[in-house]
Amino acid sequence: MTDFFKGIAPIKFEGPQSQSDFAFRHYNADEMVMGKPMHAHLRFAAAYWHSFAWPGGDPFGGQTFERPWFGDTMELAKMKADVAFEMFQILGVPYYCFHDADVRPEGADFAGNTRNLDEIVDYFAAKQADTGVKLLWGTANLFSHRRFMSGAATNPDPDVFAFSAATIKTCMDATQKLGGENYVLWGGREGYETLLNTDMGRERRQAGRMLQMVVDYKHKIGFKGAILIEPKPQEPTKHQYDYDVATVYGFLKEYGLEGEVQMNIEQGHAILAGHSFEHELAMARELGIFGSIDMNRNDYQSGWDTDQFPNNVPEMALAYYEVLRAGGFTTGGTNFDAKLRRQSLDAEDLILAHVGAMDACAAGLKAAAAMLTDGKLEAARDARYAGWDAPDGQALMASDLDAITARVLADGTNPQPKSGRQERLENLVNRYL
Ligand code: XLS
Ligand code: NI
Ligand code: NI
Repeated sequence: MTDFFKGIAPIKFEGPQSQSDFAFRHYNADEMVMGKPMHAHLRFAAAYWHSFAWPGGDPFGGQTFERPWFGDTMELAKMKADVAFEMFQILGVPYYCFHDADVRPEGADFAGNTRNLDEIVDYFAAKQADTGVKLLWGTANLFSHRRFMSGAATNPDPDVFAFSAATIKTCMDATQKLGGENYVLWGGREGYETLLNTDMGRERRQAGRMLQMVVDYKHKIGFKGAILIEPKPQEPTKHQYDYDVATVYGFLKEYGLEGEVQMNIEQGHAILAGHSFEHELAMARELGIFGSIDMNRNDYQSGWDTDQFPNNVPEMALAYYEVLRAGGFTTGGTNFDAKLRRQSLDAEDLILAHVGAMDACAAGLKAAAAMLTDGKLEAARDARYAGWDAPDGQALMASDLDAITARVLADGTNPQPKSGRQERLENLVNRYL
């Protein structure tokens, strides 16, 4: 045991009446919701990078957090792992996620990186066995080191493509060794700053080829998890190629990968793309590529990926409503890709941020489940489209313009607008919160 969390006890469910800050009011792991325990619906994961690797900087100032494990040695990387697994246990999160660069010291070269990663993977494997905490997903950080400043797969320099491909291979190996349930590719710097120096055609082809190699390697090693792409419209580059779910779907189609790759959808990225989170979730569901979520919100004024812990229950209810309508998670889960505000210095801030986020998700899930079970929203939606289920509506889909025109003339078809009843439905949603 480290003394970082100063004896904070595992967080328990105490119910809505609890007066304690260190308690769940809604997240009751084994409580059944629509026939499944809450923990199996939500599949919470903590993100290693923001909680344990991020120093608290912003564009105007550097590190604010002083963590005893900051530094680039294997000994410190192991201390960091000790503290991380303590946090997972205090919170009772069943999963965690990491990038290679979060967990191992930077080596002098690729071989050094790989040695360091292998050593920490063995350390993680023992910790997973001790605690029962599992890996939701692993990924490669192909955006922080200066070698990736012009992209990884999309780099003008083929050596960077090679370095990136080799790094992805080692991270997929690490993920498989740790029993990871998914492997994530977020675009990082796969985009551009100016067309003046960019060959967009080449860059897109390079990205497509890299993704095909990733899928091939998955099958070669028999990785059972899902390959997930995490769309984001901008930041760090001005124009990211993986803009949003619909854009990525087009890209997958182009490279014949739509049956192989699913989406990891982040709330904040959806907002940056000018969508709501539920729009992106519903789009992925309709396209058959829904996978997992990063449940961290943006500030609505900043226009930046602020990665705040989620706390807006009404929004989360609508998000989990779409997740439930997608049939829930299979390999995916709810990852808190969220960081503390840089003034939140204390160990207990880290715990309480997650406690609040988990509770808000649980409250959102319960509201979403009630909405779905009650069926009023779905009944209203069905009623709105009922004409399409009737014989006339179904016949239209198999018809053609001539036949339809003849029908419109013969029947004197003269459609009358009907209310979409938006406010009525919004009022209905509020009754479940
Ligand atoms: C950055 C992304 C990143 C991915 C993992 O905005 O959210 O954190 O989730 O590389
Ligand atoms: Ni993000
Ligand atoms: Ni993310």
